[in-house]
Amino acid sequence: MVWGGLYASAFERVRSSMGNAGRVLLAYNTNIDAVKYLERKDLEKRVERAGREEVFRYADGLPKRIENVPQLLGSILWSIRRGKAAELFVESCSTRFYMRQWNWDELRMGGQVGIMANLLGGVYGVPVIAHVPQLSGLQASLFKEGPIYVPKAESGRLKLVHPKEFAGDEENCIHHIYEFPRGFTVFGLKAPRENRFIGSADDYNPNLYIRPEFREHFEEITADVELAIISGLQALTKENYRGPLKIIKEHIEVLNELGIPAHLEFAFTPDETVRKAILGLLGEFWSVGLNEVELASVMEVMGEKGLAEKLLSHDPVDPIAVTEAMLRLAEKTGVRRIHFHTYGYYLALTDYRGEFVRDALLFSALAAAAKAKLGDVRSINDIVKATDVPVNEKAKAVEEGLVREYGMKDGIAEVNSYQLAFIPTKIVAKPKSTVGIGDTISSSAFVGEFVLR
Ligand code: 8BR
Ligand code: 8BR
Ligand code: GLC
Repeated sequence: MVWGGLYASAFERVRSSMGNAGRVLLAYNTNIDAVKYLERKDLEKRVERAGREEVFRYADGLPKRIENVPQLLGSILWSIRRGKAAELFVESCSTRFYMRQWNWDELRMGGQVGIMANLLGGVYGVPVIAHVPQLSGLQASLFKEGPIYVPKAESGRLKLVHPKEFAGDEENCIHHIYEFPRGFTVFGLKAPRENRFIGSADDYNPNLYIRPEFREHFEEITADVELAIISGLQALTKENYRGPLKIIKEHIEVLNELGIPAHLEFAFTPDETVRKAILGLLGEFWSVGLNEVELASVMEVMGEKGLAEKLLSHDPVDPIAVTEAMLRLAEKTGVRRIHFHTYGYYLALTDYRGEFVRDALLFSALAAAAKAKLGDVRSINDIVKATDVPVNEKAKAVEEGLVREYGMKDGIAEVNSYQLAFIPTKIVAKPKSTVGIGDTISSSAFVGEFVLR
């Protein structure tokens, strides 16, 4: 199989069709990412100052939320030691102040909605309507130019305006992102891979605050929409999830009545009650996107403990176990498309058939490589440049496994009554940053698939 040729033709086809995309609704989480690239000396000094012993207590187990500086520093160490992502709500004002004083290297658009809005609207030129819980001047300045809109209610009437024209003087929702490269070492702890810890100094997104414009005018907002991508449910807790989930359910019912396919971007959801509730809603969605940790966490609440363990025990993740898990999920919920992504390859299980599903995955892998390389994708040309990034070697064994098990050909197989599409991805050796790659992959593939139809 020559993936190079498939990559090139998929890219051309998606690029030339992007202009046909209709409006995409993006809800609900948008924030400001203040990115700090960690430095060993600085971090060690801070840990000593906060009390090494106290800090190291949290390096062994994450707290539920961050209430003081030792918890913040310990959680950062937790992430580094495991090379794992984590995100926690920062409650205390003094810790928020500490993070602000610590400063950042870069301010970037954050949240699934914000990142997807800039990519779809700002780079691909696809018109999007975004839910931005708080539109401060700073938040607005992070939106790219292009067909990106937010609803604005003026004397009871709704207008769609670019976020910069919204002229809102609302709060800043800042997420402090602490990034570290593979091999980053503090106090002898060495990061097995690049990743980040996120501390959210934000009272809106973690609680899934939904703006009055969206609560009161949702039908009007969706009138000319063709696709929807929903995200931001991950930080809810068993104490606060009921209210927002009720509104979301109503919103999805509206989308379904209008025949608008909706994708759920499933981010890691630590609270099991919330995860179960999301699982219960999944059948209302056309599509869902997740990685190996998220799929395993869903298997766990479905009572599939064996499968969950299998998903986390191999590197790269065993594609047969992934396919099994996707089949269970599809059969249990009725969701029509499951897009799985992991380091090295993607799979899509769909209850419909066609090469366009695979081609959209290929396009999204190029976008992901560009995002990993540059931190921000500025133009379609950045994506063209990612063509040079080599295809991941480890994916060969994955592909062979799928060929043996399902007779896969050119990345496509028939499994039960579903189509399975596979692609090996391009991996950037030294990524600039890891935040938002998953969002880039999922939105590019979902929208890409619909423009290819
Ligand atoms: P990668 O992004 O490294 O593939 O994995 C996702 C990770 O989500 C999981 O391994 C888990 O560590 C992490 N995670 C996140 Br995000 N938030 C978390 C939290 N609040 N508690 C525990 N794990 C979390
Ligand atoms: P999540 O944060 O949702 O896990 O998404 C991250 C995805 O980004 C991974 O599944 C992987 O496919 C991709 N990715 C990562 Br992480 N590092 C990458 C790299 N260096 N080059 C290309 N893709 C990468
Ligand atoms: C989560 C974080 C946000 C980040 C995004 C990237 O939504 O809260 O800060 O930008 O993930 O995927």
